[in-house]
Amino acid sequence: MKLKIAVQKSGRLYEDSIKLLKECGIDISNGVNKLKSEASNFPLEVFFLRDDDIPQYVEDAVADIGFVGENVVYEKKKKVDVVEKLGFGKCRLSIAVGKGDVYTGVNFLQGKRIATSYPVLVQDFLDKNGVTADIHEISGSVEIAPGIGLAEAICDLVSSGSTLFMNGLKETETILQSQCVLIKNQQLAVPLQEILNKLLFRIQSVKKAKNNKYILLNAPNDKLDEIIGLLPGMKSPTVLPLAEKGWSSVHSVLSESEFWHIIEKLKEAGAQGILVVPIEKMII
Ligand code: PRT
Ligand code: ZN
Repeated sequence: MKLKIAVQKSGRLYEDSIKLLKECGIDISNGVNKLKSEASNFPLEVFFLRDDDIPQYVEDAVADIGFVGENVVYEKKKKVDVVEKLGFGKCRLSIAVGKGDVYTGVNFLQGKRIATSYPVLVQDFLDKNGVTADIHEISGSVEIAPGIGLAEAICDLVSSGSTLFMNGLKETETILQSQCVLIKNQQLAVPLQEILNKLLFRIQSVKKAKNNKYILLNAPNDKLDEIIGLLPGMKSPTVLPLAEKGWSSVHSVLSESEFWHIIEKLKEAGAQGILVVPIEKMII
């Protein structure tokens, strides 16, 4: 039995999706037939599809699971479960208006025309805020709509903000924070769920490893307690004596978020020769 996964055929999520599977130790031959492929060392069949179609295929069990942006999942409102955030494809769905407009709040949108490719999410947002506006659904180049007189506001995905800036627009409301997620069919058969659990275990190990660094340092023995106190570690740090008397080598794991803060404190406490090494997989 094989688990069928849908990934984007080409576009912003394609490379990171394939990379994540590779980091999970899954080899996929990128053959000539780019509609379908099989992993050589894991019970996985890969379908390459347009991102917009992935929720439907997963709901219909044509694919058992899929990698797709939360923006697409919530816009399509298909019956699928979001199982895991994957940490790439990050963006936000935002309302933007003309740079020169005086935006005082959501009421600005009352009675206005909003161009978007996300009519469902925009309507939810307007309803929640008690605002009535005219939604114009367009499938691409939403940012040019105000310039050509089609709308007074837009709602589109933003990452760096440069598209808005270059089109004389400013971001005023974020209606959704999005990233690529793993979705699954709601009636997955037990053997398929078991394969998915194995895949999830690998994905979580890769994600944890990315968020952590392995650190090695030398510490004078009289400072060891203080230095060890600064290190969280998985259980407790490893301490090994150095050939030089009175010194030890300390090994531990630090999370990315507290990394710089702790490194500074370690130096202040007398740590020397600090080495920081990436971790490939982390299994707790
Ligand atoms: O062909 P297919 O339908 O599969 O692809 P697509 O053209 O619909 O999607 P694609 O490849 O553009 O995006 C796939 C997914 O990537 C989206 O559904 C999001 O989940 C995610 N993503 C992340 C983004 C962005 N960042 C992003 N910046 N999708 C689109 N954009 C666009 C945005 O629409 C705007 O035009 O980039 C522009 C804004 O970028 P900045 O950096 O100028 O702010
Ligand atoms: Zn698309």
